[in-house]
Amino acid sequence: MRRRHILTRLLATAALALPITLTAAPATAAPAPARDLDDVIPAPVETRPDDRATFTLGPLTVIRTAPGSTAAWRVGRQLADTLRPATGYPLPVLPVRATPLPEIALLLGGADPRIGQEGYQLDVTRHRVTIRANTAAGLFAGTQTLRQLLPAQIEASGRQRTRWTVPGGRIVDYPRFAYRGAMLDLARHFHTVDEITAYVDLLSQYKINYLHLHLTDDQGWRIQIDSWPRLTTVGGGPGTGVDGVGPGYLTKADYTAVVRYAAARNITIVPEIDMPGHTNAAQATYAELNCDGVAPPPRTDIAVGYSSLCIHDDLTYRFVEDVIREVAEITPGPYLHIGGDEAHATTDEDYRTFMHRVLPLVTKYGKRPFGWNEIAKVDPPTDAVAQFWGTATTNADVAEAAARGNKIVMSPANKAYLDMKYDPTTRLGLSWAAYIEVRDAYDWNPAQRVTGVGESAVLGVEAPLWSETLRTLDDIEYMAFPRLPAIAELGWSPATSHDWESFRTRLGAQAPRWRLQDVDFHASPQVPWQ
Ligand code: TNX
Repeated sequence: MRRRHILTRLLATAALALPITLTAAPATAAPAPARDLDDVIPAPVETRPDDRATFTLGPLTVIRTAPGSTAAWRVGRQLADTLRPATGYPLPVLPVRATPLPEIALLLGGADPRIGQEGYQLDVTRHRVTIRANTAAGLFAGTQTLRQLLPAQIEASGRQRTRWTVPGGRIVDYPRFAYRGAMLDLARHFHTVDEITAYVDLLSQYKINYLHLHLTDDQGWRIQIDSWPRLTTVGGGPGTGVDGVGPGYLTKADYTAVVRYAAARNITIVPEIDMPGHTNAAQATYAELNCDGVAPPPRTDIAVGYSSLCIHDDLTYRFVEDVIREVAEITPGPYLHIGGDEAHATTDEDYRTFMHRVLPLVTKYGKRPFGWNEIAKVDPPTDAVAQFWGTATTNADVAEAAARGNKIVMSPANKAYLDMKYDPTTRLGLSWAAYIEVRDAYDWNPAQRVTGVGESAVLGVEAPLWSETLRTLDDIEYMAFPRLPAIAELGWSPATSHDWESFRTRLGAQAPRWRLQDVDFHASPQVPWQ
């Protein structure tokens, strides 16, 4: 439907612009084209533009929300907070049934039945923008689309003189996959609450709904655990992190602040405590966590695979249970990630023993276990989620787990890893899996990546950002943009909409927004930046 419409539009535009020249100017040189309903990332499922129905946001516009719904009213307030600085309009948020004023209405129910729990229907007429959804999450997703349909200047922090038009028509939109994730590594270099929430702001614009926090690793322990207090004061203290320059940790109050901030943007936090390897920070802090009772020196290099908890010591499981219990207590989301990757210092048999004791602990504290794809080797219970991070297109353990009913999150390192360099000249990042330019990050299908792991086995996608080489928010932004929106589109948009030419054009149109938001993005030569 969308394709046919684009064609009709092109013909109409061409007819108006007679005489027609068929040699199009290079996209980079062209003036910014008029926005239409398709200029959105992730690409919406269905758009039905109506060229005569442009809505103009003005000084009298109100935001009207479903009466009786605090959740809808909250989304309305967030929308007002987003739209006020650049417009300078008051945009009152009114939980009422009707007003005679031009309005943006956020309503619950009454939409196309396909939208489900996270989707929305957005209707733009001359007098009103209506977003309908079944949940606050759906309304929030709709407001993020609306934001992209407004002129880029909407992202400016000071008042702008612009006509705030929204192209007319209808969008019906809902996600392909339930899990659309990003991961941030706080262990190699700590990132503060302000940096994490700034990243959450960016993620939520692209309908990402999970943020996985890699909280512990060889170089640092970043989450307060009351029963083992030195984990953070020592294991996350001065001198920790890669090169000893990434110290810091989240107190439980900090973590809860992140959880709440993210939840208000439809993002659920997935905490990861990596084990039985990647544990040097804990073992350097508490000597009793080592089989020989001797604490190894702290490590600030980027080697992997040398540490292991002591598999045949009950104290190990007391430690693990304390940590899982305390992290589960402060985590409202359904998942608790126990890592399990690169346990090269643990034998296969010990790895199995360890996981068979630890997986039930996650369940005991009410969470669903999540692990890197190595956990597929131990026949985990079928509610466990395995995160594929390989570079190959076959993995027998993962395929078998999928066949048994385990869900798989796709993070192939040579496609989805945001810490890989774009090309050999990229100042930041690593390159062990691949150089990943924007097109590489975009051109793959999560349900056709690994043999035996099809659409129904795929819970979704995640873009991990390991931070061996990243220190600042600018560093994070530079690696995530523009590849994060590519992964977000793979997670949300239907496979049938996949189209590199369309994507790179829409991506290029995001640049003015990123400049106004101060997002330090990689200006890839593959994209026609506006
Ligand atoms: C491999 S991917 C790791 C991490 C590193 C990353 C760097 C995975 C599950 N483990 O420990 O940080 O490579 O790209």
